Amino acid sequence: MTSTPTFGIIGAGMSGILAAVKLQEAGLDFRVFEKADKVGGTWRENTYPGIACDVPSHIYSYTFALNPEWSYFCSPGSEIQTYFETVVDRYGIDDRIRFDDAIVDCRWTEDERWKVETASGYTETFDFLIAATGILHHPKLPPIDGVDTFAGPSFHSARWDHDVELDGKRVGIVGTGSSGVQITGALANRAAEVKVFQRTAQWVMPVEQTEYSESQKEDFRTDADLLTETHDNLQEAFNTGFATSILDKESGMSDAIEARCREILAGLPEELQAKVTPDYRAGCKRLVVSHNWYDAIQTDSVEIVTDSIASIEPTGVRTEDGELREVDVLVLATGFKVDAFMRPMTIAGIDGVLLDEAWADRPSAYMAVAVPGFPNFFMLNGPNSPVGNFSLIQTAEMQFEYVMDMVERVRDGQMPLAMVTEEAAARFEDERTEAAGDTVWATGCRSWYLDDRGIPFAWPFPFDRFRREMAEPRLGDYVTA
Ligand code: N01
Repeated sequence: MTSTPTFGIIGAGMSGILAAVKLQEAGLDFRVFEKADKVGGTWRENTYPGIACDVPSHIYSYTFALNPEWSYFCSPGSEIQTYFETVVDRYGIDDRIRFDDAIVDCRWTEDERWKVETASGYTETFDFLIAATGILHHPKLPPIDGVDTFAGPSFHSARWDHDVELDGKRVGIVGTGSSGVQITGALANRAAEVKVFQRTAQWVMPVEQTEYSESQKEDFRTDADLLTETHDNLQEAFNTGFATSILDKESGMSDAIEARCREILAGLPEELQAKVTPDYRAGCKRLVVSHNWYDAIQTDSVEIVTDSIASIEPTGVRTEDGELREVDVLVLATGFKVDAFMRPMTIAGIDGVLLDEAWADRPSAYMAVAVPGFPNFFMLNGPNSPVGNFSLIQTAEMQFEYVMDMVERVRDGQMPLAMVTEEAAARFEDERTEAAGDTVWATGCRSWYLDDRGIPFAWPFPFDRFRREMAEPRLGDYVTA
């Protein structure tokens, strides 16, 4: 290892920016590789109408860059994108990011360093490699008959075409996850008709859209303690209360959410109520929150279509009952391939073993950060991370502290390199898999939380355990000689 370790960071989204700022502050050398032409990750790619975060903005913020300017309790996506760009500017890390050049290959070399190669042929070597590529970035297009035959504009929710006129048009939306629900809310009063093709009803938790007043923002600007307190209190309430309780199927949180949703559902016309009332536990799929879904679906322009889609045709969507609903624009809000992570790039560890081989069955990571056979390599928000309805920023901050702890141990000679043992990874995987069966995610629904075996892949333990594991790495789980 070089006397001052160097770091390659894959991705300039939320986690990659975090890693870059922290490494810069620590005076360490790093380069960030970004396939696109600007930072922001998911917030750069998802620009659909109505996009907002469903985690309160004051906790969807870095602890080192709390933001007094958030306009809403849950702010719009464009504001979040601006926030990340502002952080990059403020910390001056822009010139450490290599834009528009996707990594194609990362390889552990004989001199025990990571050699990174990009699509343009650029290569650079580093002591440590941090993958900060996120989970939800490979759009999943539905395998529906004729999906390519639609004659009008058609795009995935994460590839929104802003040149397409929507006002007064007939818009079809396939999917009612967080994206489809937000798009429906935004288009209900803009489009002439909105046909929402719903395969499974969602629990949609109604929330107020609370706007911060100028005077509240001024208070946050002038009182740093107030800003910190707001962040800390919200984080405590949200992560240890709501987000942790909802993953425990016995906690009663699901009952409380269902009860709140049912109050609203009871006020809907009977036929609509029957269509949008789920038949599984709240929280089983990722909970959708919305300030305008229930109003939107009662708008004359919106139709919830529950008949299965038979095919997509040049002029619209045909359902199994034979009816063709003609639309001018077709939006596929059909989610993401959640098992890709940093792939399709190749990552080759010790003896040239590929991550694709290590993950031949499915992706997994010890403590959600490390993989045996891949030394000095860590992931932020990688496989088995807490997802659910947690703040991914808090998760990434804790993971990064863990990474730096391990880096320091390598630097001061406590271990030759940072590599988890096969045994520890297998033990963690067994324990995680067993615990996953007790979560609300395993109570019987189809969701992107489930792996190919139908087992939830996310961190299944209380968030406090994650906090503890990240704060105190189990050194015995790492290779020592
Ligand atoms: O994707 P999803 P998303 N035929 O996978 C349907 C985050 N996020 O982009 O429920 C017909 O949740 C599918 O139906 P079903 C957040 O973590 C956050 O909405 O599987 N329908 C479902 O309705 C979220 O969970 C925010 O039966 C098909 C939908 O498409 C994650 O991103 C905003 C189909 C996919 O829902 C993903 O959300 C947006 C088919 N062949 C996203 N295939 C906020 O912070 C799929 N569907 C607010």
